[in-house]
Amino acid sequence: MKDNLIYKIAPTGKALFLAYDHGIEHGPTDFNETSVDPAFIMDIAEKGKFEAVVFHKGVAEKYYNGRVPLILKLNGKTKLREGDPVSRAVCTVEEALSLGAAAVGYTVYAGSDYEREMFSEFGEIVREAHRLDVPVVLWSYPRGHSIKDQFAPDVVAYAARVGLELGADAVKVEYTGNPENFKWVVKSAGKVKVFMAGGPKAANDEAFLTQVKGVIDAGGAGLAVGRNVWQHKEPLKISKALRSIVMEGKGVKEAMQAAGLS
Ligand code: FBP
Repeated sequence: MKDNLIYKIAPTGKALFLAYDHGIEHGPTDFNETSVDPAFIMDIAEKGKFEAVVFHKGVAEKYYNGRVPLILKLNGKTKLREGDPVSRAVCTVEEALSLGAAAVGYTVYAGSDYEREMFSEFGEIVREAHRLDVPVVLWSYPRGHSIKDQFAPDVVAYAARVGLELGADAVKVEYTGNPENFKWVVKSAGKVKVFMAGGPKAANDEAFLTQVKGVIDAGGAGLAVGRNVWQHKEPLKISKALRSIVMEGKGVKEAMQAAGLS
């Protein structure tokens, strides 16, 4: 039996990962004059005490400074192509390690016409990563014309379970909207740690932090968040509030006060 390797980067079993793979997934449209610079994200990751920062290999090569553990995202795709999504590896586990990665990440779009290609490639990546004792984080996003509602609790629970079945150490999924049905998502993943994807910048801090609290109350391990931090006007304050909830188990109001957000 193999231990869950995610404890190498999340020793307490809880974690906050700062995601910044949007430049390829969405294009620069997500960025402003400040956040377009990967050095700004590296700085937030360090000062905000994130357990890891998520980069693609090109950004890692030119901007990763080693001050925060790195999750190297191995596959990616743009939004420019229509149709069912497919994302293939552009970097190997060995390359990731040579860039200083402590873990690797990979997206699988279960339900897509190209599911089997991604399953098969992910299988090879898990094999190689686990041979080298490297934790693997799966971005598990059911997508494509067969998926009617990617946020439906049974669909998200299925996505979490795919992580367990395919050998991931942690799985990143969408939030289902409330802690009651997210509990089943967490349960479905078994020993695989479940992280919430941040999503587009929320209208207000309280709404976003309430979702995060829901994830923790449901037994989730934390979140891999991008836009809700680096599009925030005070990224370090929202990071602090997130830490209070995820790492210290505080409530939303208390976390906002401690971070100077209320
Ligand atoms: P956000 O917190 O900004 O949503 O980032 C999480 C993330 O999974 C990124 O790692 C990824 O680039 C993006 O969301 C994918 O977004 P989409 O839902 O459009 O595929």
